[in-house]
Amino acid sequence: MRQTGMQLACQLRCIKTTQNLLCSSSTQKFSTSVMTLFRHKNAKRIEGLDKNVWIEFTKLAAEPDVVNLGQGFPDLPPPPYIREALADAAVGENFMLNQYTRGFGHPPLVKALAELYGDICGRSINPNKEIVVTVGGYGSLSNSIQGLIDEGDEVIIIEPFFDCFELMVKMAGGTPVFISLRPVQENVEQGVSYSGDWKLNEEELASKFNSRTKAIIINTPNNPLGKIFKMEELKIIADLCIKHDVLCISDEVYEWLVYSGHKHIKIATLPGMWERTITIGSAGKTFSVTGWKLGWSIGPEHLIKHLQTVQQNTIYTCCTPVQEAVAQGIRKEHVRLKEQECYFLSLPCELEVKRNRMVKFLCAAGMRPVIPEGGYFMIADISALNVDLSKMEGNEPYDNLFVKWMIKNKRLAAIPMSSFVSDQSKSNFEKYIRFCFIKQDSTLDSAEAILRGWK
Ligand code: IK2
Repeated sequence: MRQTGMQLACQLRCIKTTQNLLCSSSTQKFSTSVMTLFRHKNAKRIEGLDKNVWIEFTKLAAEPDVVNLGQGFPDLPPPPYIREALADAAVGENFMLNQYTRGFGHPPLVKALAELYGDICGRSINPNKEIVVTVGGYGSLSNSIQGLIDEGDEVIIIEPFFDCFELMVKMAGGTPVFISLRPVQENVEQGVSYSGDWKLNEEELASKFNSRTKAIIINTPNNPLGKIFKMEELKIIADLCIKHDVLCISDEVYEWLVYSGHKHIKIATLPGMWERTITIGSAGKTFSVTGWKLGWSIGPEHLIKHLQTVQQNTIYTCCTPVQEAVAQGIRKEHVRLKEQECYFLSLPCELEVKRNRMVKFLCAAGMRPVIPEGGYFMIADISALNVDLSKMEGNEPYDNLFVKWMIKNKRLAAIPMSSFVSDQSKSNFEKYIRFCFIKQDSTLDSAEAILRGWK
């Protein structure tokens, strides 16, 4: 059939329109997917922060036959009265304890904290203006760093450190500046050393402070090392903070876990430090209830008000019944602070026995533990074991591979020490791994059996 010129022209127009349509729809599809990719991309502030030691190693340690001395949580029962207080708060007569409470902290809790820490610090603490109750010690760290650290600010972090210090500073746009604690002497003959032997070099520390330094984060007793900073060490840090007008974020979540012959000192109590220090505590660590996720920050009003601003614009408030129970716990322990039954004193006594036991069985396995002065972790040098990991896959520090090997082959979990240092320092710390000893005797029995059968 022959086509007229008109029909031909019409067909041509049709083809063109279809082409255009096709073309524009694929362009649209393409640009939609580019836009989707762009829109669904992570915010810059979390770039590169997706890897997390707790997620990785907690998963590996979760198999039922693995003896878990990894993540820091007790498998001991908490004091019975505090669990009863929580049950009462939830199901007792005052059903309003199941509703929202004051955003910056449940009134009975901030009052109890102000009274306890007022006595400890020898000053009056305003419960409403100088305290904020948070989602765990983590929440306090996060509020402090988000509320006080700006893009470009430098924050000094002492290695080894609780891993989130670095990540939170980076998330706020700050620059972490690291300085390492190093063992200055070691009791090599007996196969052990002490966390107190790990010290900062004073000149090196001074060199880290400059006009961009906004804050230093300290952690005493330290996780993972168990070091308790002595008065002379705190004085050096305090003098530098005052000289350079630098803030101090003092993570003291293990403040009550102090072993014989040692003393926990709050840097906020040193002259000139209250006005520049945020002190962080944790109910999870204090009462062995890590799942409750409740903590607090204490400091001067002019700093705490910024943490409160972060809180009101992020989580707003913490769980009311948990705060009520912790308030009762703080009040109860405060009145018996000097008595043997005080949980703040009885728990470290119980843990010191476990610590000493762990030292023995780690040594028996050929590891060299560093005896902690506080906290509930112990690091151990594994280099003498000479485990050949050359067949293990993964371009990872030796300690990472070692822990993975130990979980797989010995069914014992720990945490690699290089998780607690900066990238530059990993090679200096990869001969250590960290064990947690706030565990029932039966858990320690199982760990001991594995370790004694090691050789
Ligand atoms: N600050 C430090 C120094 C901590 O160790 C922790 C909890 N870490 O426990 C996990 C581990 O190391 O195995 C926190 C803050 C956080 O405290 P919270 O659990 O109250 O948020």
